[in-house]
Amino acid sequence: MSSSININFEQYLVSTKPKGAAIPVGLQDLLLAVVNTCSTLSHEVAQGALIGLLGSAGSGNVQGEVQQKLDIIANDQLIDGVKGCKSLAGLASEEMELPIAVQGTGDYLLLFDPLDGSSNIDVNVSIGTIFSILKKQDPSARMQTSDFLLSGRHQVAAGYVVYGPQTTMALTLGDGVVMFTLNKETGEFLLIKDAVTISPSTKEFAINMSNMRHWADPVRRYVEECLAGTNGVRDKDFNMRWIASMVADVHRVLSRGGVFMYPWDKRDPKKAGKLRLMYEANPMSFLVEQAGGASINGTQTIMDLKPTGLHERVSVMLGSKEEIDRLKQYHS
Ligand code: P6P
Repeated sequence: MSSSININFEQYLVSTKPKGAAIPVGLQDLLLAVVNTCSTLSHEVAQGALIGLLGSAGSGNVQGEVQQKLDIIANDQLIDGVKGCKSLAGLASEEMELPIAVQGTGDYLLLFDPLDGSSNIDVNVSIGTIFSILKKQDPSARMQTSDFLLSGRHQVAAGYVVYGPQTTMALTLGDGVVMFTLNKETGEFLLIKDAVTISPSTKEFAINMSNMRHWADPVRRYVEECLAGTNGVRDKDFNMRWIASMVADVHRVLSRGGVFMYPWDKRDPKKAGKLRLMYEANPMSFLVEQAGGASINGTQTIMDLKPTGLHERVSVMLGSKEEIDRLKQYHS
């Protein structure tokens, strides 16, 4: 499926035919509402201190994390932005313990991390919005929390908007990955790439090295071999990156290949990982798999995992397929 570069997001939605079928109007409407809200968020994130939006909100979220002012603003604006969508049964957010019924009934369920990487807001490092859209199993029944507990395979759309030097969106509708960049003069997202692919091999890995002593052995082995470079079994030197903003790190992997890892570690053995399955790992895994990469928790494919809780966490290793296959082999 190819579309002409530089068309805007609305033109893309009405013209593209993922797997040969037009996008349902209700899904087009929902995607437009999310993306238009992100266009506004891009402006607010860029203003930051100038409009008093930096710093802590003085509250905590369900994750037990300190909320930044922009976390709450982004959450509220996304809720406000989609509340008129007729096909949206309900939504769930990292910032709220329970989902919200929008129409109550309807074809779709929306999940999002409204502002991922928000610990970077005050130091002017790229952050972003991550979203995932599930097809509701019974559109006529009133939404309940259990409706959201579907594996990543049930996603009909997923994407992120990274607020960086450019504001760029990556999106998959299950038939490849496309990217758009925001024209800040017109407020339009314009298509810049219509067939994003991740190279199967790479020389770049991303992980928070300060946790090294806490990792499981397979992860430690993999990273030590990368560090050994041409002096070790990999016989090639690796580069390392860690932006500590998943959206920015995954955008780099989608843009030039690489491996991103936030694995389980023994600091809190009962916690499967730091990142959340439903609105961080699943949407990112959908994008990465659709771009020819892979995404696992060490032993299993993340998108096959059956969720047991809206905010459950998961160990994440995603990116260039040959590297993820190697990590899976080390975990077996
Ligand atoms: P650490 C941001 O808070 C986040 O959830 C992800 O975006 C990011 O990859 C990770 O946490 C960074 O965690 O422990 O390196 O600060």
